Amino acid sequence: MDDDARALMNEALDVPPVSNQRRKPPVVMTIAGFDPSAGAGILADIKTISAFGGYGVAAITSLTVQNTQGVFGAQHQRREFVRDQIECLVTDFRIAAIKTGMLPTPDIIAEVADFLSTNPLANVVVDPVIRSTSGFDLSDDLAVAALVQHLFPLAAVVTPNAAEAERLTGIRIVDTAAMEQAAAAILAFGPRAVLIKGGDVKSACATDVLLDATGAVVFNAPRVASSSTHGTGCTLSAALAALLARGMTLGPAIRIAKRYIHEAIIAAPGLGHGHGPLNHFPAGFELERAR
Ligand code: PXL
Repeated sequence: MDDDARALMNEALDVPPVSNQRRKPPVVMTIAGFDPSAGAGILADIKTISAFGGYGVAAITSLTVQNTQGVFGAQHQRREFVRDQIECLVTDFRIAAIKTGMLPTPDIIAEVADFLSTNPLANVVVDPVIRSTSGFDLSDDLAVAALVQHLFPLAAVVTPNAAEAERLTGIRIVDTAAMEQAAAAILAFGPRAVLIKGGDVKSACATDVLLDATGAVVFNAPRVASSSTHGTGCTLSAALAALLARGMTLGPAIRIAKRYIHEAIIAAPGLGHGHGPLNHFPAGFELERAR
C-alpha cells in the first residue's frame, strides 16, 4: 500500500496513521495451556502482556475443554510439538521474558527446561500450575516433581498460590509465618525468588510473601469479595513477565501487578455462570501512572 492509500484508509477509519518509527514493544513468550473461555491460560496471558505494553507470543502445551464453570478435558501436546513452537518463535523474535503456566507432563517440562538451559534468559517466571480452581488436575505427581527438579532452578521467580505451595512443601499454609517457611523451602529448590500468593488464605487482606536471597517482603492488598477470579494466577505471572521485560525489578513489579489484579477483579465483566473472567483492560489502571 502506498502512503496516499494508507492515509486515505486511516482517514476513513478515523485512526491516527500507522508509523513504523514507534519503539518496538518487548516480546514476551508464554508457554502454557489454552483455555477456550479466555479466562485463564494463553489467552489471559496475551491480554495481560498487551495491557502492559508488551507483544505476547505463545507456545501451547495443552488444549483444554473448559468454561467458567470448570475444566472438562484436556489434550496435551507432544513435547516435540511444544519445542517446535518455541524454536519457531525464537528464530524470529528477540524474547525479553518467558512465563510458563500449565506444563502438564514430565516430558514437556524436560523439553522446556532443556530449551531454557541452552538459551539462558534472566526473566523467566514459572507459575507452577497444578490444579484448576474447579478441582481439575492440570498436572500429575510426576510432572510436579519434574517441575521442581528441572524448571525451578532456571526461574527468576516461581509463583505458587497457597494450595500449590502446600503441595510443593507439605507445609500447611495457615498464616504469614507458614508462608515464609514454605517460601524458604521452595527457594531451596533453586529459583532466584519465590512469591507465594495468599489470595485463598482466609484473612482480611490478600497477603503475598516474596522471598529471595536478601530476605522476605510481605505484600498486602485489600481483599475483594468476587467470584470473578478465574485466571488470576495466570494473569499475575504474565504481568510479572511483562514488567520484567520492561526492565523493572521484582519488588516494584509485584506491587504493580497486584494493583492491576485488584482493578481487573473490580472491573470484571460478570460473564458466564461460574468463576468469571477478569477485565484485563480496567479503566482504573494506567501503567504509566502506576510506575
Ligand atoms: O489458572 C490455572 C490454569 C492455567 N492454565 C490453564 C487453565 C487453568 C485453570 O483452569 O485452564 C490452561
